[in-house]
Amino acid sequence: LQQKAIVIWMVGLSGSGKSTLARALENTLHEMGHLTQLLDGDNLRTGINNNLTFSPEDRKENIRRAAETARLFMNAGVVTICSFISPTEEVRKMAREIIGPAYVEVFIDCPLAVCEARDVKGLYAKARRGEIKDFTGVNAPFEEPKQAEIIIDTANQELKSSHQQLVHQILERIKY
Ligand code: GGZ
Repeated sequence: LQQKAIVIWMVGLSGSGKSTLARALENTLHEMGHLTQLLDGDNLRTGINNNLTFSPEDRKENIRRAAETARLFMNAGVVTICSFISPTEEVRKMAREIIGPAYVEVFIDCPLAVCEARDVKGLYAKARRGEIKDFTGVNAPFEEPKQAEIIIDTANQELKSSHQQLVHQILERIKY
């Protein structure tokens, strides 16, 4: 199947729905016959990035290695989906520069209050109790993306429509 090998860079707070949407997007593209690779905190921070913390410097290094890895997959013709908080303009600019014109930023837009109310993993509560330092949105910064190519609102619509919207926008960008 012909495809443009773009890098889909998903940005958003913990609990915004980033990873869920990234996985669903990968499944849908895969079922359509596209060659895909998903890179996220789960598979990078337990592997090549297992020496990194959540300090600002280590987050930057996390994103640098993720972007370089994504570039290798992209150069092999793979549609690469990256799901990282990517909390600052600085780290997103770096990823955009490493990847080049094939970089497509997707802001998974969900207010902190909503992510915190969901608190699927109980991480926000832990952070509020002081048990996690440098937790994004609580005691570490999250700068909202201003240049995202795609914005998906996960606070005011069902997951299913977020997914459909994302798939539609991505298919427009990977077809010849
Ligand atoms: C933010 C943290 C932290 C801290 C652990 N701050 O919702 P999750 O649990 O499953 O996904 C989050 C993940 C974020 O890793 P990233 O590699 O995406 O972050 S970054 O782009 O900023 O480098 C969260 C978990 O790791 N987690 N501690 N202090 N998220």
